Amino acid sequence: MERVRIVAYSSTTPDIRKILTQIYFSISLILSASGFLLRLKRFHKVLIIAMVIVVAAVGWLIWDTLPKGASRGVEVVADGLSVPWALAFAPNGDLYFTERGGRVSVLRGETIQVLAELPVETTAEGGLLGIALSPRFQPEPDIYLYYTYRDSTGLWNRVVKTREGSRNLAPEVIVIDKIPAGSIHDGGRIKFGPDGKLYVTCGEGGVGDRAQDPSSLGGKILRLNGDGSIPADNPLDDSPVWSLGHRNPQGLAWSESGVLYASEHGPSGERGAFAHDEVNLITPGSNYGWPIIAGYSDDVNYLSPLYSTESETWAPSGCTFVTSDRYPGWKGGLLVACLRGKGVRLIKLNTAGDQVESVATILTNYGRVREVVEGPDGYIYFTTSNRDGRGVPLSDDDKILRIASLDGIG
Ligand SMILES: [Ca+2]
Repeated sequence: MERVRIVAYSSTTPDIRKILTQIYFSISLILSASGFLLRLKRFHKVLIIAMVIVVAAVGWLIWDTLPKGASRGVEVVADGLSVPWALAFAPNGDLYFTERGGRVSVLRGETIQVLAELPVETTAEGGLLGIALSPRFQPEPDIYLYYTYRDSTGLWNRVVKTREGSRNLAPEVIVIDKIPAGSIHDGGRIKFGPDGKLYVTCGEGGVGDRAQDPSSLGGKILRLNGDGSIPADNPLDDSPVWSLGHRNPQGLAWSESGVLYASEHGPSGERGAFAHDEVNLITPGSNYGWPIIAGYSDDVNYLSPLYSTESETWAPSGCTFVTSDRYPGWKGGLLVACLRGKGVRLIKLNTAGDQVESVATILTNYGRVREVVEGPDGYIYFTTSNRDGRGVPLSDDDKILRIASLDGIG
């Protein structure tokens, strides 16, 4: 199940293709002018004009598929993918990733190896979603996956633990099961925190009231031990619930001081409300308000978001803090991948990490962006999500990309 892809091709490639296309157009124009200048018979003139139209149309199609305005500092790591949903780096730089249709793969050097095609249930937002590696991956190479499935009782999400085998993933061990699923709002981000615990973002599956029900796993952020048992210091006795009142959280990131932040999709018509996407500072046992409030609120029973997009829709997904020194001015910033908001938002916080000081929009030339992570090499990697049914894919979408430098990035 090994396949070789073109990886890490030069970021100047689109420029060369652009020049070739411009030459193509120039030849078309010269041919066109010649056709009128030369005193040819009407039949020949018509033939030449028809040819020019065909040549121009083909040229336009080529032009249209180019990654227009691709930033010079951004390199393609892998392309031809379908909705790469989550990325997880091993300490040695191997990049494990999921595609929503069920494929688990690893990129080693310049080769992608498909590890498994899981029989997940793909819905509008469900399928194979999150991936995380054990914090002790080298002695214990456990791979955690979050996916949607259907059984006789309905549609569910679960987290499983598995290992890479010689030709496939080893049999799964269930870590947590029966997370309510829906065709929409399936959460799906899983990450180990600096405390070694596994955090899981669960959407409410389209049923808002689940988010306020402490006995439901829907609309929650969960915290578990790696074996699925419940940590003794969770806020609710014998419950994996770490925080509640979430609609569809899809991003988790910890600051260098160990504080957890989560991104969350706001309403798309519920109670007449739209937008109001959120970045929340997560504290254990807190209630973030959905479906009673969306965005900022004075209600003391619920925690207001650290940042609400108000009338703007980001549809935020993966997020990560920049800890490396590779990007001048970015260190300590929170990067948030945005789907509908096509691009990445760079959020700078105050020193205490409890107020937003600035928000900048970057990487707007790639369409929908699903995931953003920092690799062990200190580079930022991000993925497009243009084949998820809500985008306009280029012929080589979807992609995993790397910010090699800030050249051309606003
Ligand atoms: Ca909220």
